[in-house]
Amino acid sequence: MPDITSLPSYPPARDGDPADEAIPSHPLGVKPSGNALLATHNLRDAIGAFRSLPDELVLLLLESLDGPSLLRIGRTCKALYAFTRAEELWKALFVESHPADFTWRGTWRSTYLNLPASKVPMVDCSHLYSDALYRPFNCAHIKLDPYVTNIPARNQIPRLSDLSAEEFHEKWADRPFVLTEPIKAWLVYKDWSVGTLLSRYGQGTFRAEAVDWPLRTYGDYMADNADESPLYLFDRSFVSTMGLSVGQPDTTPNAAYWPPACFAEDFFSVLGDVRPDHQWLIVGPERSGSKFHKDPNATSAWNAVLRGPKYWIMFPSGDKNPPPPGVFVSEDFSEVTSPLSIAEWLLEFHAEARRTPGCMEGICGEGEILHVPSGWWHLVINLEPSIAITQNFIPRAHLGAALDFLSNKADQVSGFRKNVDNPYQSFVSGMEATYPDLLEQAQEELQKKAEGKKRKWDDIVHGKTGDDDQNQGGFSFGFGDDSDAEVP
Ligand SMILES: O=C(O)CCC(=O)C(=O)O
Ligand SMILES: [Fe+2]
Repeated sequence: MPDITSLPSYPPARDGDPADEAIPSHPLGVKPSGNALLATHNLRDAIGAFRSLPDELVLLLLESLDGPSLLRIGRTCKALYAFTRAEELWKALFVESHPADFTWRGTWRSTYLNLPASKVPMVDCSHLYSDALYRPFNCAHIKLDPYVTNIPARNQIPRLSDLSAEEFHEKWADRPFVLTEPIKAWLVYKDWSVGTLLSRYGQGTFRAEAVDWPLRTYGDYMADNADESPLYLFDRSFVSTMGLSVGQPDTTPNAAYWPPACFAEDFFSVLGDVRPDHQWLIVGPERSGSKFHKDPNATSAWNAVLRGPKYWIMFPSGDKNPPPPGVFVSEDFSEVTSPLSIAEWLLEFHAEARRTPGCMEGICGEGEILHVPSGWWHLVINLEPSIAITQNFIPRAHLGAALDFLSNKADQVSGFRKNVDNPYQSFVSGMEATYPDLLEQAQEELQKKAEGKKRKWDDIVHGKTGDDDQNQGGFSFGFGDDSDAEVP
């Protein structure tokens, strides 16, 4: 029997407890491991040689089996049947199999096996006690409300009706905020409901994580799945797939959308066709979302919600700020390990995150647009079925950060086409041709920053304590605190 102190604190399934009302019983009756303590018998005892292995290891071994082998081993006893019903096993098999044509059937297992729901047996495994099997089910059903409501006043992401480009550059380029008005007009120009998208573009292929699916299939998935981390449609080719016109409505006939004035400046536009991926259509069911990350290449982003509200929780970047609770970053910042699903993160870390200085939270509703400053960590959850468009950009306040990233973190640069050998050099050439003065100013500041770091280092080595000499006054390009300019 496992040591009770090491058990996760999932609530045991008790009938009639109001806290459990939102969480239905596991479809096979599996219960959390803690319930085994009071049980008369445990189906797990029948799994023979596997008995001494932790459940996670049993699942790992099952990952090496193909579909027919999983079905065969699942027929040997109820416990192994329950283990072989784990959806992650079938999702991996499905994704590997790349079927050309298939029908979504509510679960990855049924879809892979092409089984109608009526053919899926309901085996009673109510004497199986397993956190590893119960946890994904529990996480797929937790109530989101307690996490996204009662946001402390100090954490609230500011909400503004609109901003001019000047106000943005002077005061807001480093701060998250929600604009409530400017994209309301997008909804007048185009109907962004899921139904309309499905009827107009249902045959179009869109990327959702590792799969390319017709939108109508993704619509079926959205309407009927019980995944802990729902498959998220994140497509960078939607403008051409949907034949959209992007631009101001007075100059662009049938404009579908256009960035608000405050986000119009974008220095990556000097790269023209070879700029890295920068615009995405995002579609997902309730509970889908994005785990903690920073946006690529030190870009800022806007995220415009066309359907379904999104909850955002964000943290500033910088050497002085640790990563958000539950997120681990390698020493060179190149790898982010956030091993938990969004639901697990909420259960384990949300309360601590909410108390952590710098934490900002807010809900961006339909017809609103949120600003993600360069370098900020963010986690996002869709509170209802959601459609959004996001775009990454480089405003002048973060030109330095982008140059710094492209030159000093070349191994982490992403989204450029393979034919761009040297993204930093391409960007510098584009800036030289279009905005030489701004480039020069940014490079000078980058240089000063590197020298400042070197001086600070020398001061430490030689035992001086001098004042920070970085305070140059006047307008400054933001380099963020993540600059890892080499200290020679
Ligand atoms: O809407 C979301 O899930 C957030 C998307 C996001 O963070 C991103 O595109 O970088
Ligand atoms: Fe992001």
